[in-house]
This record gives sequence, C-alpha cells and structure tokens, in this order.
Amino acid sequence: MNLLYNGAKAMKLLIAIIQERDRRRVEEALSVEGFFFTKIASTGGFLRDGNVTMLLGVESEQLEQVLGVLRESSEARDQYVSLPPPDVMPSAGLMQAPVKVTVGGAVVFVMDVERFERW
Ligand code: 2BA
Repeated sequence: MNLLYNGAKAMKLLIAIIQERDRRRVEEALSVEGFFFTKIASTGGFLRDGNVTMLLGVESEQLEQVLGVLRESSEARDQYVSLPPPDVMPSAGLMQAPVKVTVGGAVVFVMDVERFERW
C-alpha cells in the first residue's frame, strides 16, 4: 500500500458497521491488505446487539479494493426479533411471533475527505 499523507492524494473515509461475529475476520483481512482502520464498539439501534464501527481512511483509488475486502470478509445473516420490545409495550400480546430481519454483511458510508493531516 502506498498511502501518502497530508493531502497529497484524494482520500475517502469509510464508516463501516460490521456485525460482531465478523469482526475478527474483517480485521484480519484488512490488515493483510495493509489498510489502516480504527474500531469503535457500537450497538445497533434496532436489534440492540453489539456491532463494531470501523473508520477507514483510504486513497480514492483504493476504494473498490477496500470495499471488496469488506464484502468478502463479512456475511449477511438472518436474526429474529420480537416486536414491539416487551419493555416498551408489555400489553402487546403474550405470544407475539418473532420477526425475521436480515442484518448485513456490512453497512458502509463513503465520504470524500477534504483534508487529512497526520503528525
Ligand atoms: P440495527 O439497528 O440493530 O439493525 C439490524 C437490522 O435490523 C438491519 O440490518 C435491518 O435489516 C433491520 N432494521 C433496522 N432498522 C429497522 C427498522 N426501523 N425497521 C425494520 N427493520 C430494521 P442492516 O441494515 O444490515 O444494519 C446493520 C446495522 O448497521 C444496524 O443495526 C445499525 O447499527 C447500522 N445501520 C444500518 N443502517 C444505518 C443507517 N442508515 N444509519 C446508521 N446506522 C445504520
């Protein structure tokens, strides 16, 4: 990898939300490919499960490569959730059927980086 700092090359910032179960595989794959990343422990607002949010600064020309690494190392899964949560609506019914939701893969936001400094 040839990451030039201090605004020498156009960069993208990815915010990638990864399922906790894929975390290790994603980290290893990114490291093998030489990508820098920062992990933030996070929680999905809907399922309230732990996930991990990664910040990745990459050269613009590496965007498809890093997306490919994320795609190959994380997988979508079905999870079941009871709606509404019993603590929110205790009288909603005793035997409410769980609802199936498909959780990524990864959820990735890609942004242009106006300027990058490192010292
Ligand atoms: P959660 O909020 O726990 O959502 C888990 C999964 O539940 C979502 O999978 C989606 O399939 C479903 N889901 C979420 N909100 C829903 C709703 N209001 N109604 C019906 N189904 C809903 P993903 O879309 O793969 O999202 C995985 C995780 O990525 C989310 O966990 C959340 O932490 C994050 N995320 C997804 N979209 C986001 C967004 N637009 N902004 C910020 N974070 C997002």
